[in-house]
Amino acid sequence: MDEKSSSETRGNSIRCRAAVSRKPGEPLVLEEVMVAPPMPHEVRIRIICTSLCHSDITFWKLKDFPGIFPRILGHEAIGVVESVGEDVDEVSEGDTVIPTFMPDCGDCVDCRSKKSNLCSKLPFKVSPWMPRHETSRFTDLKGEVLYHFLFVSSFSEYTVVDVAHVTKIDPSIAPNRACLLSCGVSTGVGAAWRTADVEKGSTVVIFGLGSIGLAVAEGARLCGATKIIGVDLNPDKFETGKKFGVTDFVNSGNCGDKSVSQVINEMTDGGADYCFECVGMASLVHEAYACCRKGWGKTIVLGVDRPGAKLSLSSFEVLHSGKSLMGSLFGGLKAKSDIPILLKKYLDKELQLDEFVTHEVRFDDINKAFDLLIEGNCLRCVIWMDKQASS
Ligand code: CXF
Repeated sequence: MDEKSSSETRGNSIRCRAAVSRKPGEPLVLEEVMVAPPMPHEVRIRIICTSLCHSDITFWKLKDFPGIFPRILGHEAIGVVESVGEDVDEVSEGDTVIPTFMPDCGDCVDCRSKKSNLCSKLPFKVSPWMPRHETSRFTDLKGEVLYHFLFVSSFSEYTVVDVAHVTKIDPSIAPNRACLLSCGVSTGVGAAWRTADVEKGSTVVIFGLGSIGLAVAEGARLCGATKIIGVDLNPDKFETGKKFGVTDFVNSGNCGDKSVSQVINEMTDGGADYCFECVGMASLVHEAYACCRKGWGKTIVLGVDRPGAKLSLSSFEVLHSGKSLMGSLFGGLKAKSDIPILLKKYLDKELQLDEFVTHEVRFDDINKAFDLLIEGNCLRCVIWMDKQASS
């Protein structure tokens, strides 16, 4: 539907357009859907723009649970609050907000600790529902339930998100930049900044130079790392990587009879300070662990492998090496306090966001965004809900 004032819509279901994923791997269907009003602790948002992330594609293709259909995908976005449910006082109608798949209730022991972003009031899980009430706010015009995705479901003109999953931001920031902080760029930058706490002068290795890996490079560069080694099978990624601070490149398909970790151990004289796995392959986590430095090296896992994939490390090696292995969901960021810090860094021209946006399309062309990301020459494709877009 067209943008209407909240007084016309508040408390009622909204009929609007959404791109519905009806069958695994098949083009999304642009159709009219009904979006119910927000329940207590929920916020209904008019999406301004959204972008496509690899996790959308992963779940779009999944034939079995946690793949589930029909579903409204999308979890990297920015929007304006249309109305709020009961017990919401943190945001109000008209506020510009960034929804995130990770909650930040601010209240539980984990949210109150500096050491974690893993909220225990609304623990993150891959669920097809709203997090608090475990129901859907979406139906199609035949009354069939449409499932949610990662608590955001931004491929819809309107969506409903729990208030723990929204961060209020300065409305003057360009939406096609700010939306990147809803998932991908925050995850990569945060992994270097918050999870690893990369120090000045350190050596960093990044396995996989897709957008998450490049965002790790950007974060490591901001933290003052001096050697940032990118590992990828595609040599073109080195040129792209340079824009985000990558200083050295290892082509993992071209290491002769050496393993990548052997090559890196030689390059770094005994291992890197920080290794980031951004592909989602257990074998690469082993490689990363094998080339972080004994005593203080940290290996950080960001990649999403297939469900059930296992790591196997020698207990003897873990004991003797003194290395750490860490996971990083949403880069260890606490959305409500860290997203505004990153936006300020962007406005102060420290953090690069523009360089991540390689394509922009209209909502009608959302399936083109899928093709572009799959083809591999796209970092981020911004999808505008109600505006003509270029490139
Ligand atoms: C992922 C992280 C692992 C679960 C699904 C979402 N992050 C964002 O794309």
